[in-house]
Amino acid sequence: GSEGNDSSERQKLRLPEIKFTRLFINGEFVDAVSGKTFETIDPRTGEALASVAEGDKEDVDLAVKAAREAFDHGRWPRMSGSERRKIMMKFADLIDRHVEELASLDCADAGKLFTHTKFLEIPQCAENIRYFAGAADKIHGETLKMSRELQGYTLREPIGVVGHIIPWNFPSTMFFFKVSPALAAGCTMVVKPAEQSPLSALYYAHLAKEAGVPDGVLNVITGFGPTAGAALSSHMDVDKISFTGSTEVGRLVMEAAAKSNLKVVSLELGGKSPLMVFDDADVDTAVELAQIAAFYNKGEICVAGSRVYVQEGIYDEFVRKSAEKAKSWKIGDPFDPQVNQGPQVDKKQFEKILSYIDLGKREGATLLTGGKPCGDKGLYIEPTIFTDVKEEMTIAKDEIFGPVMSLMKFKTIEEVIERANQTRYGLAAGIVTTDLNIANRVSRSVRAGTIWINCYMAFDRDCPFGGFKMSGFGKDIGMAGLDKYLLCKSVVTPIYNSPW
Ligand code: TXE
Repeated sequence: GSEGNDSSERQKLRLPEIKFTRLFINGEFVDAVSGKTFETIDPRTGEALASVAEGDKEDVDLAVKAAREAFDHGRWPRMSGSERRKIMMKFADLIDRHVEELASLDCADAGKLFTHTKFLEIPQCAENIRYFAGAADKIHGETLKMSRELQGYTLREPIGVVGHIIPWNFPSTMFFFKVSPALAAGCTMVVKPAEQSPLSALYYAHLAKEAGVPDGVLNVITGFGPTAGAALSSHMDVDKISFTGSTEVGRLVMEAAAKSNLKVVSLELGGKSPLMVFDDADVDTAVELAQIAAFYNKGEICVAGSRVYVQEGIYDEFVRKSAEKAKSWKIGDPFDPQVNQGPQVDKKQFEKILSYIDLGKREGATLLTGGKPCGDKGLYIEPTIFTDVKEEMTIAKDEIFGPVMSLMKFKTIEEVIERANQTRYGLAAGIVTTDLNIANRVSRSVRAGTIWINCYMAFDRDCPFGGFKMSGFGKDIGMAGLDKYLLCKSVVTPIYNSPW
């Protein structure tokens, strides 16, 4: 019967069983007040994967109310750091136990590579929780010297109710970049995952409850940006918004914060990161690094090394080898372990990327390889490399967020520093050289939040991550990532009991 066919089709596509599709408020899964739902799409087929509750302002109000109550009167901010640590460690263990299921949710929802997600990304999320769990009982202020007969010290207190608005390109990593430090700090929170990839966040909410995170501490509202997201960023009872997404929406979030209660904002926005390859580099290694930098996660990554500058001595060889290598890049179902690249997340991104490729051709860049969609269904795009790209071309300036590399030639170190900085963004940069002097000089001269020397996308939870310039401000992860969920309070008392 048709049911049999359905289930074998599901198996062929390795569609995960979807257990959680409703909003998570105050420890319970509930429907949206409006009763509305929306479909999340499987980008491999363009078909609906699940119907998910569509949260809006009323739901955000309920979630913030629960978080406010949990912060103002609940146990979480008041319990000892070591108690919070125990619960967070349990949360991490539960993630490890469900890694297969969680990875399939992200892969079917966002077209991500299954092997990477299962063996790397999600285990790293569990480690991220453990890292911040370890910090939960080490949050303390300073004793101050003071200039008069006063005794002074500082306390570091949780910032309060936090709204986390996250994107779809790394649904799990983004969730924990924000949730882990906020939990360790003793905050309570509402997470608004992206409408393209809402499923794993709901699963994490369930696991958090199972681990013992008290009701109201972690709420998840699935829904759209202009409705649920905007309600969160303009809410009078939210003390901080931590946002990752586009520069345009980052601006809206800041505006909403300014117009409501002046909540604290941190923004991690887009980028147009340069990778600079110097003459002394090993060309094969550099070509491989450049392709990972530009094409990893189908180019849907904020730190994508989308501008590749190659010094003139090795430029021709670099171009030739890049074209060969890009052709061997395997595109297809991200559940297939042989595949390097899955589908773009949704139709909007797919079309945005194709229109940039078209613009690149029209503005006079040379298409070296790729440039077309592939496969008869699904949102697949060939890894694409342009040469003869000029700084003033749109493809050299805008974030494309797809597998598109601009290859450019340079002569001197001064020139490449100048060109690398010629961008409104400042998220990351890469340097490939064996010359220590070049590496040191360039890393100090390029205005970007992270510099990778002879590596790229080498993330580590101990390494603060965040942008300069229009890539935003505020750091995720590292101890700096914990700081942004804490407020510093000064306490002063006279030493000799004299009246002041
Ligand atoms: O981002 P949005 P989109 C860049 C990338 C991409 C482009 C557009 O260039 O092509 O942005 O992607 C929520 N108030 N990045 O449209 O809209 C939204 O629901 C409050 C870079 O998907 O910024 C989602 O949860 N929230 C980036 C989140 O914002 C709003 C990752 C991000 O979506 C809102 C993603 C509003 N008015 C895209 N409107 C990175 N830095 O890694 C939307 N949202």
